[in-house]
Amino acid sequence: MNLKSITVAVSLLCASPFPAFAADSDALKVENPYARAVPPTAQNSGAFMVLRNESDRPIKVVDAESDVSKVTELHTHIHDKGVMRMRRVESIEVPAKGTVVLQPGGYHVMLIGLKHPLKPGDPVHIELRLGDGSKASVDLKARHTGMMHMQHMQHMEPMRHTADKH
Ligand SMILES: [Cu+2]
Repeated sequence: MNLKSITVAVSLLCASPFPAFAADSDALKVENPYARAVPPTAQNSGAFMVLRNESDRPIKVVDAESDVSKVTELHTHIHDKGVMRMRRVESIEVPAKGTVVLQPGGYHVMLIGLKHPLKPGDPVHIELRLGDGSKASVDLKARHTGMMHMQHMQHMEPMRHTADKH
């Protein structure tokens, strides 16, 4: 094989229409992220975003961390006897070539025990830990969402957090 044919072979590999994503974090795109601005008395808030998976394999978000809250969890809402309640989930799966929307009333990143009040425009940094161990960094801002009833919802189970989690 001469040098020219090696060059051709390499460029054919690179021209593949299906780019291989080395890590989940390369394939997961985060769009329109924001956190809910809350009154100064509020202990908790939530963050929302669109997760887009550009790979041809499912990607799981398995944990989240934030700089604004003592504890950060992945949550969803469930209907329980006509009442909407929040519940922690083990993971949020984004289907291959698909999207999952984190939004008020559905999946969200729960910010528990705010270190300071979240005013509109305040920056929030969130790290999403993905199934393969890679991390997706998300920088977003707090804003009014018009969905204030989340504060009044109850959690299904008592918080079970170990001190070494974060
Ligand atoms: Cu929640």
